[in-house]
Amino acid sequence: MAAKPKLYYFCGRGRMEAIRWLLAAAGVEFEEEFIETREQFEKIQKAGHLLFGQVPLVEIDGMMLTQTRAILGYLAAKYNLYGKDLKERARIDMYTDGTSDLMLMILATPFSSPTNKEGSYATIVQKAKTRYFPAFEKVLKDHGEDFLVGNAFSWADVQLFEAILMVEELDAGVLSGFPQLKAFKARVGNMPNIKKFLQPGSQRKPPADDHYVKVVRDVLQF
Ligand code: HAG
Repeated sequence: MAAKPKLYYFCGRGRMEAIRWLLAAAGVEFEEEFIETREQFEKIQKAGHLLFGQVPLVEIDGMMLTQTRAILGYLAAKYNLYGKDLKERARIDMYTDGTSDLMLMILATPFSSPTNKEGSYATIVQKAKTRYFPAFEKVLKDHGEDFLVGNAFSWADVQLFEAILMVEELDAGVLSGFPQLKAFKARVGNMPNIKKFLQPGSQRKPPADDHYVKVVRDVLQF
């Protein structure tokens, strides 16, 4: 039996959370090594596992993979969540680049100046309501299927679901003007693997707090 994928990252969402979501949606169990000290980080670096000196790092199928998008693409293809042909794959790439852009704004905010946090979050919610969610609302309406691409669950659906939850943490009523997205969220949220990951005690991480930010800053020395 193949070894479980092993994730090396901080004990928080950051760039690794999308990878946790994709593995969970695929029903794949994974292990985690939480990086909590500079020494740990340097040990992994000195072992030559961090191509560009950065994490996330995922150990899978005998490889030590870095670069979030490369990892996600490998997992999506490996677990049949990357469409049935090149055109579907291109759509999935387009949609996941969009949800990644939105989520990265949220991930970066805890590291921005304290005076500006509330303003940043308000701007992100505004961007979600005027740029990203209207786009996905139209895709779902025009496509007329249960999922974003073809008629099969894909990486694009996992990441849109994750992005919706993250924006709802900032504004609980954000979907009030998006009926298609509301129905999509209910459908995906009812899928067994997703439901399991949403349960307390899963490997899903909470929003960034001051402790997480301090650990990341101390480890990465910035
Ligand atoms: C990827 C890191 C350093 N393109 C890469 O995987 O997509 C970028 C990876 C990356 O930036 N990793 C960061 O290792 C940690 S992750 N940096 C070391 O020398 O570049 C990042 C997000 O919440 C996480 O904490 C980190 C800081 C975020 C700061 C945003 C302004």
